[in-house]
Amino acid sequence: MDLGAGPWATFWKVTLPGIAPGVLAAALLVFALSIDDYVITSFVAGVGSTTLPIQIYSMVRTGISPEINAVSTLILAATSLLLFAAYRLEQGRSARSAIVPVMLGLAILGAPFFLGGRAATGERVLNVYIWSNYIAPETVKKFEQRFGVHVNVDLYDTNEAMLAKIATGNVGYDILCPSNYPVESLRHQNLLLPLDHTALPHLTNIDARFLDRPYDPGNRYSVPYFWGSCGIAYDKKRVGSVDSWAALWDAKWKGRVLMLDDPRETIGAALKWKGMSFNTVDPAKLAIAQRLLMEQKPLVKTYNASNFEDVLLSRDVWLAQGWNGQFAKVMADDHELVYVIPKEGASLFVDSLVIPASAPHPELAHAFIDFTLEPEIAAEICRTMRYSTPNRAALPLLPPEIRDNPAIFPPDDVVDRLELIQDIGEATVLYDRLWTEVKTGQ
Ligand code: N2P
Repeated sequence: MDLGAGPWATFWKVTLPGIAPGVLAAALLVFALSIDDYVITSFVAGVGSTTLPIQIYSMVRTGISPEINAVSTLILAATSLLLFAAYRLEQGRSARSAIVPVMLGLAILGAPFFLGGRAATGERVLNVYIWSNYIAPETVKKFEQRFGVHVNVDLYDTNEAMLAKIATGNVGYDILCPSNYPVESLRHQNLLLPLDHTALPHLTNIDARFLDRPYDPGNRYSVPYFWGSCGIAYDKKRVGSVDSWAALWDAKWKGRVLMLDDPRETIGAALKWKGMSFNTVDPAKLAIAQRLLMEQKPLVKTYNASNFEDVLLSRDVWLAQGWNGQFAKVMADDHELVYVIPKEGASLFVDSLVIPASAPHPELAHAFIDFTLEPEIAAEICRTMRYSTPNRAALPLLPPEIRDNPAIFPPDDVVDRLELIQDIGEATVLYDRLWTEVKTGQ
């Protein structure tokens, strides 16, 4: 500048060359960290900013498409080119000899960004945050085609993970699918939009048993989507016959047991086994449940709430606690597997679609909810996901192997043994703490 250059010329000729190695190193680090990270990204990513790891993780649960093989090939090719360039530089060759492979490598990595099928700007979008294994991509596509919109689907595996993300102020979702007990807590925090029932003409298809429940009187905020139970599935050839939660604590099955990674379900199972309620807030009873879960730890191969059915199917475990629909799905192909509601009882859930108060597209969200209430669509959702539909009009459209499957639609005497998990208010923190201690303690 003291030789007469303006601020821009100084920046380009002096400052930038000086800091270039730092900028490049930072860019590479950020790239490497983000392509390697799932957990942090899943919590902080805004709606629709789906990084590759997030995309791959959700594909694992919704069906792997050949695109993912193509992506892996591209990453491998780009990495090889960059390694080749690094090798040349290390050999003391001129930087120029590395330019072609570096450019080629970066072009490959950048291509999806420029060519990718992102939603055209101006296209209407709907952002859905829903349980994994709750909606098939085909069904979403039908909605996109009918309404000429783009739907972003993000997935979660526990109510707690969903609530944590919502609590970070991560707004932007138009649809959530909480279980009954978080509906209650979201409602009390004024985080839900009252539904416009005139925009939901198909609501009448829902079985009256699932309407107007205490967690949402008059269904002002929520529309039932799936219901079901959490029991035990096991390999009858290897394990014999199971009728009690005690089986998951039997030392015979050391290293062959899977438990859900979910505080209410695991603590609840221990409580229920000993004749207590899923909804107890009594610290003494909860301490008993925690001690049982601690004792069980050496038997547990893994805590998993996402693809627990696959872990059982591959026989990495022989007994698994889990939700009925995903078990019913693998049982269709594997006749050695049995699903049982233990004699002591088990939990019942009703998961509903709701619209957050801050939803950017409430009208489209209503259209989506009503779409899922149409008999054919509700039947398709049940057929593909195998969780139980509360939609009465969908039942006649289901094939007999689903409609008559006791793992999906249990007989009344079994339903009578199920207990609805409820909002326990402040004690939620206690459950979370006890569960964290189980997972991290010795
Ligand atoms: C879906 C699990 C069922 C939800 N992955 C239980 N509320």
